[in-house]
Amino acid sequence: MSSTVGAVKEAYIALTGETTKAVDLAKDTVDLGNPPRKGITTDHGVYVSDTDNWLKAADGRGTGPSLLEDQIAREKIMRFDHERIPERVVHARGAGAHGYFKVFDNRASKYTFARVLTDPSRITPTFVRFSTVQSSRGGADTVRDVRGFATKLYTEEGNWDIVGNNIPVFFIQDAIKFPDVIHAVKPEPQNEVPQGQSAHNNFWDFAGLTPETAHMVNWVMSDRAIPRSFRMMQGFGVNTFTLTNAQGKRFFVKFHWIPELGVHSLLWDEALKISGQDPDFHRKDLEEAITTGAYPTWLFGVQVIPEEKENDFEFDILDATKIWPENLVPVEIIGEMILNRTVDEFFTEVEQVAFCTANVVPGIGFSDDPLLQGRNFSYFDTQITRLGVNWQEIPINRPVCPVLNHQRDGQKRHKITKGVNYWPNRFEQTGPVPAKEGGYADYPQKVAGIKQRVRGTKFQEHFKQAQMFINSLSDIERAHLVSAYSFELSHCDDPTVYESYTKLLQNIDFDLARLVAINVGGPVPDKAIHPNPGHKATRISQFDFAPKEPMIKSRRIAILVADGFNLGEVVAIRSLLGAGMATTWVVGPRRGPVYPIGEEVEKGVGYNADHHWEGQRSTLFDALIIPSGAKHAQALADSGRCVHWVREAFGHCKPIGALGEGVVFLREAVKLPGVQFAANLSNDNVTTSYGVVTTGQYDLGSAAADIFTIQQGE
Ligand code: HDE
Repeated sequence: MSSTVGAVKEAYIALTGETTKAVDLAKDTVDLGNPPRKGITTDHGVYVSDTDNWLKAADGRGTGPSLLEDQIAREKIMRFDHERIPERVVHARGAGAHGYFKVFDNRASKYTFARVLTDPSRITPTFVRFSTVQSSRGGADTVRDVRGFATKLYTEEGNWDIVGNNIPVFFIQDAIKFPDVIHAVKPEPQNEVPQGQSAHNNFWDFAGLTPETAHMVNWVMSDRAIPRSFRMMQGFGVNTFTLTNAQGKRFFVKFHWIPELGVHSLLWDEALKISGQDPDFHRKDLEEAITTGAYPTWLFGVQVIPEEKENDFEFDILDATKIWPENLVPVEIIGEMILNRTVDEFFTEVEQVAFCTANVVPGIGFSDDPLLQGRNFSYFDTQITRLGVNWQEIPINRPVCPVLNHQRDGQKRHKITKGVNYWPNRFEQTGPVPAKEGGYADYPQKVAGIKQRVRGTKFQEHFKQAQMFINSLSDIERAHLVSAYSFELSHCDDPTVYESYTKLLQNIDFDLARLVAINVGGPVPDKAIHPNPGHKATRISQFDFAPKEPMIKSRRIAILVADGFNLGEVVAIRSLLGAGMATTWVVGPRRGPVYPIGEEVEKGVGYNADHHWEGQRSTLFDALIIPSGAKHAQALADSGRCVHWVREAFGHCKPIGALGEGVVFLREAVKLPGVQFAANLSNDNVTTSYGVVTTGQYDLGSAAADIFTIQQGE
């Protein structure tokens, strides 16, 4: 396909969201807005005229025993009884969206002949499922946990699944330990507690006794484990895969997704509150961004190590508890992924999508990473329990290229195949035969060894990268780490557990170990066991991922109002922020009309508030603006909820803007700690102990005015 055709196709996709996969799914989609036939039917297609009353042997009053012979009622109930399928044993709670992937040019051809990674004219339809790991399907989105980042690329050569996480390393090195780490982190067997948390005895018991977890546990205790949104997380393939180029040379590779919006997290206090206030915060956020046109976008990058350099590093490049520091092996950006379509139905798409690390396409292969080797077995196996052996036939899972082979039968087989089911056969001229070209070729890797249960020599070292992680964080991120460890270990009531973990921390960093031990009652060390030599790596701190230009795209900004607010300002603020693709939400004393200056309450036309002060708290927004209006400012000041609203937003370091009497409300009622307001609002910046107060002229059209904003340093 020429690049012009590619550009046209891309524009078409951007406009319609239709990719080859969307067209494929349409074959199995019924649009009830435009039904093929009017009238409800049974599952076998017969019209039903009454779906509300069970067939009864009714007496004169219209009551009597329900009859088992009512096949319509029986079908309805029995169908319902079997609606649930087993939830995923891990990553049960998730959200998904459709989009596409493309590479910018063919620069990756030096590493691979995979067309999906080298042909810039291709638009590869993609489905992504994000998830939490620990909780069941009914958990909450903002818990402290690893996030799954699983991507299915429907390439023309077959499906390629990158089943990754938002953290680049894993808890364990060998797949055989997976049931142990998951049993330890999941709710405890005797009481099914806790849900959506690793803050319990069993997890920390296991982690304390399994030092290979130390690096990953640091990541999970960092802000990475409480992302602001799925759209603001990195994705990592974690395991080491391989690429093979047209000349037959092989490279080790790690895959990276880097969010356009930067990497951002919630504060722990916000995360805790949102878990209760809106447990679906992240899935709603994903839907909101796509439906408002702020399509979530990630750059795609590869870290590549040529085969002959495999042993050049102090760590083993096949050890999934280690990163390849970006200062040693830079990420080469080769493409991007854009999510532009929400799902039509959660169950058939998000619940039934099934990934498998073994799903790769020619040009991409595996390594001897012992975690990956086990995963390649596990995913197919788990899908058989969840979805049945024909799971790859389900619409969301089936490839966009034809599938032909002699695999047959099994539960819920859909495809009807004419012809014999074995190879070789006498119908070679017509039936499918082993591909002469383009077939998946396993790399002819030389293998020789002694059969034994072992762990690689370099796999034995567990603390250097855990130290490097801590050293690479900013001060504020490190402080959050101390708080997170303290929260989690305080939830362990068995001293054997919290004492042993605080001791383990002494292997990583003296200050960390000491501060946590003081907080949780562990043994306070007087010297480090493994002195921290201070090694750092780049692009570990979230601050290293800030977009080049600050942007407010898809940020949720609340405008707090009461009756008597300045409507001109609100309209102007909304259009100004809307131009930057932020979403604005008017939060008022009631959902529905709120009356601006000049309109009599309940008699005017009013302006619609999207939410009620009680219904949506400041935690659900990224920033806050308070317009002017004397009566409105007084009403806000009289409301404890509103005062708390602003104080809480301030406590969560959110930018707060105010105009006119809105500033008076901030100064006199909210009384933000440490913020001193200049007498003259037009004064230049006033630095305070907690924040920076700025005034600026913003072009608000007719309402051109000084906006007064408070922005905390971090
Ligand atoms: Fe998974 N993992 N995993 N995992 N994993 C599953 O497969 C497994 C690992 C990851 O949205 C299961 O379909 C083993 C690392 C994601 O549907 C299961 C090992 C990484 C998802 C399974 C690992 C992941 C899963 C359960 C150790 C990051 C959700 C349901 C060797 C790179 C995919 C399912 C979705 C799901 C096994 C380790 C990511 C049981 C044995 C490392 C994102 O097959």
